[in-house]
Amino acid sequence: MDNIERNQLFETAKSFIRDAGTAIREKIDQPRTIETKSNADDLVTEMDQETERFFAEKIRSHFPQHRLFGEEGFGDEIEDLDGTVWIVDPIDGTMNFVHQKRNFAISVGIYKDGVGEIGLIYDVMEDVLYSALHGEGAYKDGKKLDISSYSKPIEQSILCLNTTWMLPENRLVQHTGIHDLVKKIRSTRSYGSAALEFAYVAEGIIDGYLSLSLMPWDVAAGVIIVREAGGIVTTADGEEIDMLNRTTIMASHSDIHNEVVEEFVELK
Ligand code: 2AM
Ligand code: CA
Repeated sequence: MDNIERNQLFETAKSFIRDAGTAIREKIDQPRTIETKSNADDLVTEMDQETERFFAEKIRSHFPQHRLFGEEGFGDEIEDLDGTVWIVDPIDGTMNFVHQKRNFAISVGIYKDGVGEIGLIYDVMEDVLYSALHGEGAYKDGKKLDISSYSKPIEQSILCLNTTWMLPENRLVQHTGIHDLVKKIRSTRSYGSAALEFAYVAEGIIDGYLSLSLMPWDVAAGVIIVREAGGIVTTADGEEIDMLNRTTIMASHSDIHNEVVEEFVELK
């Protein structure tokens, strides 16, 4: 992909995500059809499906050679990242969408032969777009993001962490130093949208985001945006992320990344 081609793709993807967001905002107060997927708390609505179908149609008509890896199944069967693949979560934070009508995002990561080229996270109700082009930095709307200069000891850090990871029956918790970590840091937050949690790390308003189970569409854009903002993203135990399968995540600025990862490596 040459630079002109990549910039055109960037602009087109931004127009798709803004149009999709506008459609959601216009329908935010309509009655919802809410169904469940893997469990009673794993929600999906007609709006998740409609939005992914919108991306599928747009991608197929504008870029017939590209493939779509989407959460709701309107894309392609993806077993590799050859060529150009759009990894899309039409609504990240569906529970927030249903219960709060805010705090959800559309997440679009575009990968070329496995390399993250474009990351877009659109906070729909706030009308704020986080974006990144590989090698050219990350932005919150027009403002360049740079967390490389953030310096803070772990004791003063706020970490995004879903409290369910702290439940005693959680086997991953039993085998990691997560309790010690939570005692050490300043505080935790949980926003309920992985994409927004990545965006907040890139913005520097949260020091790190730790998750023990996310899918590729939850992380595809966030990985690119946090890295382009100068942060580090790996699995919780410090390995490279597999963008085709369920993964753990540790995203943060460089000061605390090692310390958090060590809690998981030591006890692996
Ligand atoms: P979703 O809203 O697109 O389902 C909530 O903490 C975060 O975890 C959201 O980003 C949510 O994405 C994601 N999530 C919800 N259920 C999940 C599951 N079963 N596996 C992985 N991620 C999940
Ligand atoms: Ca989703």
